[in-house]
Amino acid sequence: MLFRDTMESSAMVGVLLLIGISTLLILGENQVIKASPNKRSLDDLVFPKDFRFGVATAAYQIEGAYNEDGRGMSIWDIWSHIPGKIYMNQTGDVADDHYHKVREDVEMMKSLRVKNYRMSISWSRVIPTGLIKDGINQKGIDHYDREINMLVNAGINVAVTLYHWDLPQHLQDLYGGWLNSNEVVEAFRDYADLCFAKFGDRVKDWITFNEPFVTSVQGYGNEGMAPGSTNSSTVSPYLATHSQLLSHAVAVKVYRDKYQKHQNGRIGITLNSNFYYPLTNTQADYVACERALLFGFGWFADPVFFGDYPQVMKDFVEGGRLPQFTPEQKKLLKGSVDFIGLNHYTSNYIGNRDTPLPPVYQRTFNDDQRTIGSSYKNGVPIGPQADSDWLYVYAPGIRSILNWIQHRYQPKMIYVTENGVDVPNESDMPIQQALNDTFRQNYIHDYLAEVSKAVMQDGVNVKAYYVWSLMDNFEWANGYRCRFGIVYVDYKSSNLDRHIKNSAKYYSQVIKPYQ
Ligand code: PNW
Repeated sequence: MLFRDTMESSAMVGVLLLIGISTLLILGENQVIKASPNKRSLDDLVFPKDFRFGVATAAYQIEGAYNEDGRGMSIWDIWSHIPGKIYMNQTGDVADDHYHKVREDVEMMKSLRVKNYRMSISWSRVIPTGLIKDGINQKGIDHYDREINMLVNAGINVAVTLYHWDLPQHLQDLYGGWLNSNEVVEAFRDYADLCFAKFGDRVKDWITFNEPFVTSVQGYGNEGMAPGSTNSSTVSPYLATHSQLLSHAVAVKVYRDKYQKHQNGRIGITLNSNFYYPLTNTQADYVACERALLFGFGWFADPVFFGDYPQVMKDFVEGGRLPQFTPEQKKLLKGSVDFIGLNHYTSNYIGNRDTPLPPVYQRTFNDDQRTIGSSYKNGVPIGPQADSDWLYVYAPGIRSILNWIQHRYQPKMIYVTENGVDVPNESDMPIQQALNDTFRQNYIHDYLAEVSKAVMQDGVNVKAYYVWSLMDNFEWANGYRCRFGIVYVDYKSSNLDRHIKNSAKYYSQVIKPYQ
C-alpha cells in the first residue's frame, strides 16, 4: 500500500521531471533562472490563515562568544579547531556574534515582519560540563532569558531546539558521547528539564534533536562532522541513534509529566530527509527508494510513532548490530511527539545496489542500506545545482516527502523546520550582487508552492514552515563559504554588518497575510 503510493507519486513526479528537464535543455539553466522572476507571483502560495511562517538558526552557527561568560566547550569548538576539518580552518568562535547582537537581530526580524523564530540553545552555555551536578551557568541562563523575552516582546513565537549538534565536550571525553546510552541519556534529560523549567513559560514549541541522522552517520560513522569518531563505523551510527532516541523519549516524558499541562506547549523532533526517485524504472529501484526513506527518516520516525525500528532495518542490518529496545523503552518512544519536524532541501535518485557487500562486521551504514544514490540520471542533474555540493534544486520533492510522511505516520502536525538554499558562488560576489539573490527567492517560492499544494490539495497536516536561515552563518564543514541566509552577513566588516537580501524582502511579502 505504502509502496504503491510512493510508486504512483513517483511516476507522477517523473512526468513533471521530464517536462522540467526538457525546459532546462532547451533554455539552459541560467536562462531558466533569469527568465523566472516574473513567473513567480504570490498567487500560488495559498495557506490556511493560521499557518506559521518563520526563520531558523542554530546556536553554534551564529552565536560566537565561544569562551565568554562561563560557557563550556562543545564538540564543535574542539572539532573546528583541528586543522583541516573546516574550510579554511574557520571556526564558530565569533560566527555572526549574535550573542552580542541579539537586540539588533530581533529588531531586524521585526522589520521583516517575522513572527516565528526557531533557535537552539547551546547546552554547554547553560551547563558547562553537560552534567548538572557540576553546576549550571547562571550567565548563560540569563542570556537566553533576555533573548527569549526580547523575542516575545517583539511578538515573535519561539521554537527551541535543545540539541543542534553541539554536545558538551566533557560528555564526549567522559562517556564517548552518543555512543553511550546511560549517562548521556540522563545528562540530556537533566538539561532538557532545566530548559523547560527556565524557559518553558514562554517557549511553546520544543524540538529535542535536530537531524539526529547527521549526528549518527556523519558524526559517529565518518569524519564529516564532530566528533568524527570512527572507532567502529560499522556499529557506531546505530548506537548513536539509539542514545539520541532514548534521550528524546525521556525528555518528552519529563515535559509531559512536569510541564506540558501548565505551560501549554508542544514537543517534537526534527528529522531530515530528501525525497528519492528511482534511477531506473525497475521494481528493485522503486523498492530501494522506499528502503532509503526508511533507513533515513524511518530510522527515527518509526520508533517515535510506532515504538520500534523499521522491519527493513532489522532485516538488512545483519550481525546483531542494530540495538533493540526493551518493552518499556518501546512504550516510552511510541507516540513521543506532538509534531514532527522536517528539514528538507533536495531530492536525488536511488537505485538498488546488487554488487557484493563487505563482510558483515565491516559494513558501513551505507552498505547496509544497499542503495546507490546520485543527483544525476543519464547525465542530467535532477535540477540546478546550488552552492553546496549535495544540494540540487527540485521543488516537487518537498510535496512528495510530505505526502510520504503523512501516509506512513498520520501525524497531526508537521512543521517544515528547515528549507532553504545557498546561491552558487555567493561568497565570491560583490555584496550588491549577492543581495540580488533571485536564485534563492525562486527556490523559496517554488518549494513553498509545493508545500501549499501538499496542504491545500493533498490534505497533509503541515502547520509551520521555517526558512533556513535568517542570516548567513557558520555552515559546518563548509565554514562561512556557503551562505544560506536571507540576510547577508559581511564577514569583512568589523561589525559583521547585516544586509537584507532580496529574498528576505520577498519572504516578508509572502508572510504578510499570516500575521
Ligand atoms: C542542515 N544533506 O544540515 C542543518 O540542520 C543546518 O544546521 C545546516 O546549516 C543546513 O541543513 C544546511 O546545510 C544538513 O546532506 C546537512 O542532505 C546535510 C544535509 C542536509 C542538511
